[in-house]
Amino acid sequence: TSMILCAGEALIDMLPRETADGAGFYPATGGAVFNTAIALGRLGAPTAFFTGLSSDLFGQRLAAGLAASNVESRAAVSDRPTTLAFVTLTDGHAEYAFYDENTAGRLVAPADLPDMSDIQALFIGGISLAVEPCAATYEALATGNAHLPIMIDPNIRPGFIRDPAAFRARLDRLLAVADFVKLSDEDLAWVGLTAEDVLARGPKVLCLTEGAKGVTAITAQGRVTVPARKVEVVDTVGAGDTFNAGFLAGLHRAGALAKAAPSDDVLRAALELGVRAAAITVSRAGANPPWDSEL
Ligand code: KDG
Repeated sequence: TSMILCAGEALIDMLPRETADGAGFYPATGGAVFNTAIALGRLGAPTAFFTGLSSDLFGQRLAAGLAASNVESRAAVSDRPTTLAFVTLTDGHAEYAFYDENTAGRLVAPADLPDMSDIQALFIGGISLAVEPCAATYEALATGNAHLPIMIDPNIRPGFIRDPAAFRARLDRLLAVADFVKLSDEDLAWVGLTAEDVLARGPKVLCLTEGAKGVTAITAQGRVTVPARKVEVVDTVGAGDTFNAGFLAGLHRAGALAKAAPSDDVLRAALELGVRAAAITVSRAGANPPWDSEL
């Protein structure tokens, strides 16, 4: 079978929990691209995952999560620690503080990149694109496989980006090889581009997410909008990542995971699957809550 390869950070989200001293957190699996891989596996798409994975207890927990969701790990395993993301929530909206110096994910190198012979599409994104040396590794993966359909979600965390000019330049180079890109309205404002500017750099489809308003697929031909599901939001952690998985799984189910722009009907069905999957994630705590419904 040919697989969809998701490549990027696998980390531990330290989610807030009420404690007497007000300093409580509990660990849950996370990392934007890890979350997308997990949801893709749950949606039944043939999925492989590449990252720099720690052999520590958190790394073992992340590996177990992949296996439980039918995702094949092609991780480069090392004994460096797992990256931690401390999450604070304000009205369900998440902010992240990263502990990622010298972690297994941060230090992943081009020599660690996996076999690509059976890969049919590539998804990259997340904080791994914003810091060295892992960012250069993921860029090499994308530019070296530009013949594949590629989706990118930069998942911009402004406080995390040390060198905004270098990051924008990298984003330009990645957009030049990407066919699908997902940006939130906040991401688009940060990069300072219009939707038309983004498409002019190369991608055929921009999925623009606008929180509770929903998501619009923008192509050279026009726009397709699907509203968000009305659900009780527990936390938004992992919402966009799960959307990406639903979108890719929708294209895959339609046989439309290709470098050409899909038809509006295929786009609408893929957006709908993304929105339904994201609704499950936001209505429960953590980025990878259990799913009890078939999608
Ligand atoms: O699991 C939620 C992730 O989105 C977050 O923990 C890390 O921002 C992040 C990223 O890009 O991996």
